[in-house]
Amino acid sequence: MKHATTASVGLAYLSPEALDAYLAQFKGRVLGVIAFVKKPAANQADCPATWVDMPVLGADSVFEVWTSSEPVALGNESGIASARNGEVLFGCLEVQQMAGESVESATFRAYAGIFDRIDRAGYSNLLRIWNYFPGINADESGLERYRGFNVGRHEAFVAKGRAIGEKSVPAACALGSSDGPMIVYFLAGRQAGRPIENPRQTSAYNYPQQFGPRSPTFSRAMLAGFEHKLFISGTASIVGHETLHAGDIAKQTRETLANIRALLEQANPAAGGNPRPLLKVYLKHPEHLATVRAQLAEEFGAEVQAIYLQADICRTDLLLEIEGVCTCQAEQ
Ligand code: 3EB
Repeated sequence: MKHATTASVGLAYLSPEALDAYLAQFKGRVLGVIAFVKKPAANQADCPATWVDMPVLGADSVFEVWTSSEPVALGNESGIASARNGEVLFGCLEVQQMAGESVESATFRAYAGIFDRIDRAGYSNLLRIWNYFPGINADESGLERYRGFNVGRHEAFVAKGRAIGEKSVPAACALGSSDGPMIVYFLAGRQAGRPIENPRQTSAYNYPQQFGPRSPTFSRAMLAGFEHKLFISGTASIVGHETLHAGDIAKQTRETLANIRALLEQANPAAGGNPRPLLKVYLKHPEHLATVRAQLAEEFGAEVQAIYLQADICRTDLLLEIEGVCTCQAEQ
């Protein structure tokens, strides 16, 4: 699936001390900046930027910075700040739940707006999307907020002509932040990527109704054409559709890593060797940091690059979730 392409994307997780020099180095080529921090400084970035109220473990704050190999064009329309190169459009938005509005309705508005925006711009293939909102496990009018989110998201996919299934769902994650509005950011492609499912897991869009009235619309990973970038969705200790190892952080971590291994193998069976994913780890309990960090070092080597955040996970019996980005070898 080689195709001629000139533009690609890069990702770094940076400390506040390293941020300014990095942004200067990539001047004109920054797609977006997301701060994970209790309280942000004023936004001076001349690019799409947002912040998520989510504690970082082992540091005060982390900046997630998406860059482009080519100069970007900036935009700001209908509440979506964007930057794009010839291949991808990065966008971010804050979704305010209006008084009396359900999370389902706010999510529908957000996703309908995203689909309208990317369709108009000609980047109609949602590749990867991040969702953060407070009270993810809280009840709202008799339905868990994550489940309401899933209903609104599903309805927007349908309303905007996206079939639910293996061809048109992005890689994703959905986590509970401490406070603030819902924050959504995404990468959308001019060309479709290759969605990847995990043979160990039921596809999320086929989850049974016990997990909510509408299934989550995401793929386990997305392999983008440009540079064979692999976006690994939030991955947890789920086999089939069931959570395994409730209450046991070491076993949940081992199962999660087995799922990530399975995805790396699906994406690139030939590599067999040593992909080096850049990882973002969400822990429900900060006291699990040392255990998980040690297991990641064992799995991927001591020099593994990972950041750790404290978040609520969308199933209350899950203690962690891990996402990743890596560059796979070109297929021969
Ligand atoms: C799971 O596998 C765990 O709702 O977008 C992982 C990645 C999870 C994305 C989402 C949820 C989502 O079902 C939770």
